[in-house]
Amino acid sequence: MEQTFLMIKPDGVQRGLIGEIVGRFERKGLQLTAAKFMLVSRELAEIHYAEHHGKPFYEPLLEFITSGPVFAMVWSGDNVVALTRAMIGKTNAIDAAPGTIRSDFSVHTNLNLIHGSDSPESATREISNFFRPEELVSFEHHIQAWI
Ligand code: RTP
Ligand code: MG
Repeated sequence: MEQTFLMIKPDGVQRGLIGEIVGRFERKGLQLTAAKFMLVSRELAEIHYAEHHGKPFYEPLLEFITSGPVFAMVWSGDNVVALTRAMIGKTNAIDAAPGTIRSDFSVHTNLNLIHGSDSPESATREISNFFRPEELVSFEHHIQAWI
């Protein structure tokens, strides 16, 4: 089954939106595979956002993501990368479709609540940056038979 890396950013944690956001993925029928409440070090932030190195928003982005706790997760399901990207919505809240997380709860591009892997290849890389293999829990998820 496909996996993705999702991370509720410091603004989502500070605003008490962990339960709301996790609940949306649970109700969708996706399967929680790993989760960790943690601080992101400068070193890990540089690895995670390496693709944005040199862009004007790079430094503020690193400062933001290291500014407070995040809730890092792995979710599994058919087409989970594309499904969760659709549920998260476009980067900028103005462009995010109503009903998406970023449209429903965010106003600014730089405080957009949650990260989601943009491809299965990115997901594999990001999961291994944040989790050790033994932290991924595989179990029989009985709801799958009904989705
Ligand atoms: P994410 O990686 O966080 O899931 O967001 P994304 O794919 O929708 O957006 P991406 O292009 O990967 O950008 C990563 C994060 O950098 C900030 N950003 N700011 N000011 C700007 O133009 C700008 N562009 C991107 C956002 O916080 C974005 O989530
Ligand atoms: Mg991205």
